[in-house]
Amino acid sequence: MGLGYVGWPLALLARKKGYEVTGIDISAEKIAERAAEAKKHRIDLSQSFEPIRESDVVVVCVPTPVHENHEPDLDPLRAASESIAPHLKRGTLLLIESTVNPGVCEEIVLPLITKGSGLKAEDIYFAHCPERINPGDPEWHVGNIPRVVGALNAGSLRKAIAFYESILSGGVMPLTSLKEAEAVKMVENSFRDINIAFVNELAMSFSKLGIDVMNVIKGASTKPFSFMAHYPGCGVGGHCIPVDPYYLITYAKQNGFTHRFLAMARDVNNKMPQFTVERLLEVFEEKGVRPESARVAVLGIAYKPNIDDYRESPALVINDLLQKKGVKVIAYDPNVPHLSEAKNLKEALSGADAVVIATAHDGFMKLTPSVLKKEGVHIVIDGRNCLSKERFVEAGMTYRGIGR
Ligand code: SAJ
Repeated sequence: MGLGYVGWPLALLARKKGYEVTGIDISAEKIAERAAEAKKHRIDLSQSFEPIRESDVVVVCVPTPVHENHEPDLDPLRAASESIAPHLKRGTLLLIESTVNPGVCEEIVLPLITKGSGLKAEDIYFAHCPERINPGDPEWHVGNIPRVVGALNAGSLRKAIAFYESILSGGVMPLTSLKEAEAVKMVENSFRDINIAFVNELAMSFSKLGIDVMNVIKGASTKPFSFMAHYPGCGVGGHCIPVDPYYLITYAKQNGFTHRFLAMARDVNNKMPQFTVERLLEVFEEKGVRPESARVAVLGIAYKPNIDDYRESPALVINDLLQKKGVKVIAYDPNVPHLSEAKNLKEALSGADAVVIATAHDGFMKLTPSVLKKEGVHIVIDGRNCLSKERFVEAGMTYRGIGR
């Protein structure tokens, strides 16, 4: 249930492993998008939840975003639970893969399931196996990524482990409760967020100290143990890293604990678009360029390289901040044409006073000083520290990175 970037690869894998699979999604568009591949692999598609009546295993892979105010938005998961419940039969294995904070499976999903199905909790098997899909990753895919599982009780755990071991090759680690499994996902993504915040704070500090943070991180990375490099940038986007910590922050607060550290990391990362814009405004100040008469090409809309997903993308915040200063922004991302204001890189750069790199797409790596100079661009704000600072400085251009 849920045929997005998590559910669909799982459906294909289960089918490949010999299961009869029905893919359910509330979106006709999503169903249409999967139709050809579903036909090829003899997977039934359905907008109705009826097929659940015939199912032995039901896996829920629906989004768990946050609202504008960063509060968790469990509406999609609640709706899925309410739609599944009436069709659930005794003995079905119900698996939740959506990323949730500890407590959601037991305190929100399970009551909706028992209420809507007339079954008791012990009549079904119920477990949580947090998804670990990494979009665009060439090495790790749904079949080989190790997983963890927590369940309502021993019988559910056994069933869930048996199911996942029948389709996965990366190993399945049993945990002792639903909450532990929910907490694992929160921890692994919060770990990433706080480590990115750490290097982002270093970048802001080293900008004042005239130290190149990238060289320092490379230097620290020569330590063969107990250092793990993360990299500063113009912000943290996507539907995982900048979202998941808020689920834990909110739930802990409801239970009397304040995650100051997680909240601080979110604050640091949320400030990076502003820091990036300030780098540009400082240069404009030095060169007497008035923002309200400036034209700036912002390259990249997607939240990370070589994908087209722009959820929570820092580039959108950068564009908004620049426009608020009166700057004419030309946004360009070859992977996100419908939001690009230029048809190609040359058009985006033409006549721009400055270029801001917001996403390190491979296609932007060919940007050289001569390419920019030809279009009259002399200022480079490298929001992903992905270009060669030395080359642009040697060419007499103004280069500012994030912490370099
Ligand atoms: N980012 C930095 N500095 C870094 C790493 C990332 O600024 O050192 C930024 C990226 O530019 C991006 C955001 O953080 O805007 C998120 O990047 P990400 O590489 O974490 O990519 P995601 O959001 O696709 O994260 C997924 C997650 N996978 C799951 O939740 C199952 C995450 O757990 C993975 O660690 C991550 O992929 C990965 O390693 O690629």
